[in-house]
Amino acid sequence: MINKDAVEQSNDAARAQLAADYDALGGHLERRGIDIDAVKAKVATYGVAVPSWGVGTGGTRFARFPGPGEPRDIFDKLDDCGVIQQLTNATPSVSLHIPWDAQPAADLIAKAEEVGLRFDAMNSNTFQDQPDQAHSYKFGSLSHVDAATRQQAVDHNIACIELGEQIGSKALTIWVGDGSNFPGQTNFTRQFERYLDAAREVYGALPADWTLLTEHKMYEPAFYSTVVQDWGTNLLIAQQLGDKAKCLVDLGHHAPNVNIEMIVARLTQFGKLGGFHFNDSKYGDDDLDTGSIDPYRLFLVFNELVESAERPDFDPMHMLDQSHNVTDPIESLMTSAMEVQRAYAQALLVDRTALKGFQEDNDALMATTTLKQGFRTDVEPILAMARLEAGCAIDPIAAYRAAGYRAKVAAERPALSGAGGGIV
Ligand code: LRH
Ligand code: MN
Ligand code: MN
Repeated sequence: MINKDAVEQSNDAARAQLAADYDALGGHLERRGIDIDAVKAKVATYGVAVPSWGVGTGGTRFARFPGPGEPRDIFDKLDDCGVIQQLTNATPSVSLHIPWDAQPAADLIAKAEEVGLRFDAMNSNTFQDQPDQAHSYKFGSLSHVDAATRQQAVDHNIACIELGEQIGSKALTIWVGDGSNFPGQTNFTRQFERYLDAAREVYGALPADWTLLTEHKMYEPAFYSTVVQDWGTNLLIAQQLGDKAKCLVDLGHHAPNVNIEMIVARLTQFGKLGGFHFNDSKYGDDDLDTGSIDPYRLFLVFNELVESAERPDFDPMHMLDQSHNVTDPIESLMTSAMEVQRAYAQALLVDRTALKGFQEDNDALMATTTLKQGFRTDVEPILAMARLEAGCAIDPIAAYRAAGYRAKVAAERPALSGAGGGIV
């Protein structure tokens, strides 16, 4: 973990300035009828899960350029995730990917306790073949034409649930790469029937208090058709399976310009919004850092979430899902978690009574201006004060760099080869 003195020193350099900025923003918000401390209290309890796979340097199918001190296994990854939480207080849990992170439950629990984390949704993996696997997923997994291959994929998902139960997880996220590369290669309907049958078996193994999250993605690795390609298909799955099945929205998994916040509203309206994978994108499933390309879209998603916060049983899961190819993953994940918090804080500032009035008066200009007023407000002092009061860093990046964590772990963790591509 990070040396506490390094955090203190870094905070001492910024403390007085933060107090002044917080007071100034407090006065400004008071004139808008907003209590800054109430906003800060909500932000302070907000958390987004870190993906275990995010703390390793990512890559593309062309190359991977590893950074120093990369985590060797899930225990190193949990150390890195612990640092992110220690400095930001925005990431209290980790989402595991199986089999990448498969280890005895007792060891996972012990390490998570040591670094002050808990476990979020489990992610299964039937998009890659593992060395000891009987059947290949080259032509699909849950929707494969061969029953034994489908069964293998079902069994893997059930094993993920079983491990998750032991470590305190409450959800399984299924994303499959199943699809086709050529017109005519598969029969769309029969392939989806096979998927639904297999998914029903997984659903049947779900404990009573668990959620099954299915994640859609428009394309890749299949490039002509994908079985779970959009939120419409995903909603059909959730409706077919039952109450415990909900849809996961990964921000990068849509066609360019798709109105994601509206998808969020639709799924919410019908009780089927299960969770998010936050990231950002410019062209496709780019897995760029959350809020790095289009922070306004992220804000608009949070606007929907705040709008729906009072709905009964509305509690979607929040996770990051990113690939860090050119940055230190810890720095990217800290920044991204804070971007998510920022969007949340900005959405909390929207004057919803005024907005509703303008909507009902068909005053489009004032409605959109009212919404944007939240986005335009610099809420950084609120986020920083919430961190400081939780014993974390006013400026997590500065504290992290000053503490020399990366150099320290680089001395302990052998350098990895950059050969080959890979998604993580
Ligand atoms: C697929 C995806 C899915 C996987 C992760 C590694 O593109 O978003 O969530 O589990 O990436
Ligand atoms: Mn995802
Ligand atoms: Mn993805």
